[in-house]
Amino acid sequence: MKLHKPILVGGLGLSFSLWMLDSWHDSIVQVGEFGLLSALAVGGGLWLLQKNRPGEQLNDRVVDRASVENGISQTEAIINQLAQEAVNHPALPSLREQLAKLRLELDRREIQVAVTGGKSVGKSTVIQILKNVETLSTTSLQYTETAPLFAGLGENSDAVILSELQKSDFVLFLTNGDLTDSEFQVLQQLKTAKHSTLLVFNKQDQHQVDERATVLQSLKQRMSGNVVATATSPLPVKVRKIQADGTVKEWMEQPAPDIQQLTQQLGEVLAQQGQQLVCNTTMRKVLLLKAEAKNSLNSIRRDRSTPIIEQNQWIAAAAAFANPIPALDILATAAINAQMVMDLGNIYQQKISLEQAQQVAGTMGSLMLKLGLVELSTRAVTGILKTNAITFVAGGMVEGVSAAYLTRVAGLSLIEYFEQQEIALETGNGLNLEKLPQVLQTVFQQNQKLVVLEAFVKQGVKRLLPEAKPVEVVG
Ligand SMILES: Nc1nc2c(ncn2[C@@H]2O[C@H](COP(=O)(O)OP(=O)(O)OP(=O)(O)O)[C@@H](O)[C@H]2O)c(=O)[nH]1
Ligand SMILES: [Mg+2]
Repeated sequence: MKLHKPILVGGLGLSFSLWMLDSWHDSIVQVGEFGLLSALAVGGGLWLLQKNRPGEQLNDRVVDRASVENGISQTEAIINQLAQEAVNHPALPSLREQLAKLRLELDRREIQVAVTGGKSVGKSTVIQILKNVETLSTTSLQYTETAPLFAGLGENSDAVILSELQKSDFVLFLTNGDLTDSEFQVLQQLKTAKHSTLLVFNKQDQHQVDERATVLQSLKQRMSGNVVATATSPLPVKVRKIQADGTVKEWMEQPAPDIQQLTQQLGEVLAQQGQQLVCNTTMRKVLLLKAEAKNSLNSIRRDRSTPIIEQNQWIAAAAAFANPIPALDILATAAINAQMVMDLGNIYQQKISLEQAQQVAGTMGSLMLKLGLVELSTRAVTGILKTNAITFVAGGMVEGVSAAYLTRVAGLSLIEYFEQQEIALETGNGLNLEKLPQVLQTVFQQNQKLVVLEAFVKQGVKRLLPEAKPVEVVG
């Protein structure tokens, strides 16, 4: 189905200009906004510019067992759909294995407590002590210490640490004094992601008594009271005693760790919310897996959509090139036909009748005009062709390349729309054309970067003009 050859073979002899465009383009790519990446993206279908859609997050609703189970079945449905559309998809075994694990997770008994905070705040010490507290050891608790926050790069970056915290049920966040900005930000992120967190003000002994109270007060204000104070490994203190005979005896004494507030608070939380915490964590994992499955599914669907869009874009280009009609509205209509809407809809498992497809195509065409996209891209294409390299623009070239470009934007927008539409379908909404203008505009903007456009124009010119054929000299 893919068109391999330039579909129009004329005799316009513009290969010199093409060569110019080629060498001129190389230098543009080097300095361009995205550099080589964008050029690759154009060649490879532009998907590189599209980030994976972030999955859903826990919201304010209470997560109960039923909603987790519901999430698991939704995820299973997506994985099954993936298996149906790509039997041997490499992600399938891992997705299925993870899904099976999640089913068991809901009945998990032990609670995962993560201990995090900056460097040397006392994470290891607190774990060591908590492990020996009898009242807590009746519940089965598992402690993990994260790498120190605010200190690492790459594997130990804050982002990685935060994503690892997703897997734990409860977070102890340690600090040694009033919160720094970065500490506060991480705490905010944990709050946004609905993590159950307790702030632990450790190393009390390093502060004067009145200062301790002030810091604690300030922390409580910022954390709406959710703070405990500890001294997990206080420094030895000098003890002085005046003996009966009047002499003074001095010695060093090791104070016992002070973790009473912490163990009490932790014990209460676990007793009251243990099951709820497991539910929340499992739901978070379900949503992550769901997003992963969805991304795999979307990515194979995009791969299947690419040849359809490309075929349509070069057909539109050929038509407009051969028969250049300057009217913008005709260009807009040429760019998007009902068949492409149906073909792409088919890939996205959306049953679209011919009538609906015609309606979508019509809406897109008039939107492209209304939003000024046709004019914008025609002008941009003209500019690139004229001012930069090609001294002689073949008749119809602007129209041809513009039609191809608009078709591409239309196709990419449809894909984006169908992806969003499917999320809408899950929630029970039908075909909803109101979303179309916004999607169209976003996708157009993504593709309007100069470097992307230039690479595309170059590709279009190559398609529409014959390659230079070597002249055989007989003699
Ligand atoms: N004065 C005082 N020192 C403490 C307290 N808790 C821990 N320390 C000391 O702080 C230092 C660091 O403690 P760790 O428990 O290793 O801290 P950490 O957060 O695990 O350190 P990293 O893993 O290296 O980031 C050690 O020397 C501890 O003895 C405390 O309450 N008071
Ligand atoms: Mg440590």
